Amino acid sequence: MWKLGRAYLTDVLRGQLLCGLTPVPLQFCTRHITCTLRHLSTYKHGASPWGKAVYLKNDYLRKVSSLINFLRCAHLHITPTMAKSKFEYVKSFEADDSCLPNTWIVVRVDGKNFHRFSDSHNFIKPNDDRSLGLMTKAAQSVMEEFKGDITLAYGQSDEYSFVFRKHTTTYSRRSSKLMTNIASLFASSFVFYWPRYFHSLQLQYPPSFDGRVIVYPSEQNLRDYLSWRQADCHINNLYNTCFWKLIQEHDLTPAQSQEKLKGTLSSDKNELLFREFNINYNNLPEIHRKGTVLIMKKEDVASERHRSGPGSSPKDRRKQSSRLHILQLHCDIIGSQFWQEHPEILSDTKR
Ligand code: DGT
Ligand code: MG
Ligand code: MG
Repeated sequence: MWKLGRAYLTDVLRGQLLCGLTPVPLQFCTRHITCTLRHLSTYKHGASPWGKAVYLKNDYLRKVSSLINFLRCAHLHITPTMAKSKFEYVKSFEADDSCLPNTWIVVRVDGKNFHRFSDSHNFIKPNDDRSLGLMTKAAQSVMEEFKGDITLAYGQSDEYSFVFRKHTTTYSRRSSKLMTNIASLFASSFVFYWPRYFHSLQLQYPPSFDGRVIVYPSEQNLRDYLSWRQADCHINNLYNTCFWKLIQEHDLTPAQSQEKLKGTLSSDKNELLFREFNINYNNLPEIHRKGTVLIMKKEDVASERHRSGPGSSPKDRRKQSSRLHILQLHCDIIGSQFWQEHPEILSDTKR
């Protein structure tokens, strides 16, 4: 690879020398650099130290490329005489938004103005299981699409977070590609599967989801992020359960209900539910209290016939017995137990 890089470098230097005389070698030279950089980008975040060394050594090419782009931008009237058009330089204005290497990439999608959306579609308050089911179905579509690369998804209310494995190379870790593909697939799946969950209730208007990308450098940071989302689920659910019980069963107005809950602690709300509605908060459905966790698990799908059947090679048998499937849980992810039971989530092997 380094030899290949050197060969290109020679071309580049030759091109540089000639570029003052005629635009043709400059075109030629740029084309080679672009091509080389494309090769090298695959080594940029490669796991092997050798691959990284090659990339670093060829950093010079990157600088030359920037110089040429600069010259083009400075309107030196470089005439395109070869394959690419003179307009191609505009591509260099695109920001390099690749995520930091060696970090966990999290993409979170969240429904746009779901306060209005839930009202328009008469969602059951405070939790509508049709909506939660549909959100999870959309999240499963995303996990299927990025099979083996998303190790965990966590959802509650109108949001879902997707955790990529630490060394993912999907879309060269480009933030905008990851975010937009996930947000759009999530939204289209939400609409596609709508009738399966809401039956004859028609969609009133097309829903949309925003997306963001966050990178976490340590296991603790990643776990704290997920703990934050699960704590948010718990806090909102406890509040909303009290808020709607006071309205639905004690005929309070929303303003009165809000006033009654103002300044209350978690223990006060638990007490209120128990005293006034005979509800033990801990007995409410886990999906509402803890949200939904989706993880990829290896499924043993090989039948006895497949395992020992005539003509099945050991490779076939391995293939048949390692199919991935998505496991749905509604458990605590703040404590250590979950992470001890599923160490593969944080380990980086492609699954
Ligand atoms: P945004 O995200 O800034 O565009 O605005 P919203 O309105 O989506 O705000 P957000 O995401 O903080 O809150 C989610 C809203 O969605 C919240 O008003 C409650 C509603 N929602 C989500 N799931 C359910 C549900 O199962 N039942 C009901 N009734 N409402 C839900
Ligand atoms: Mg929202
Ligand atoms: Mg939300």
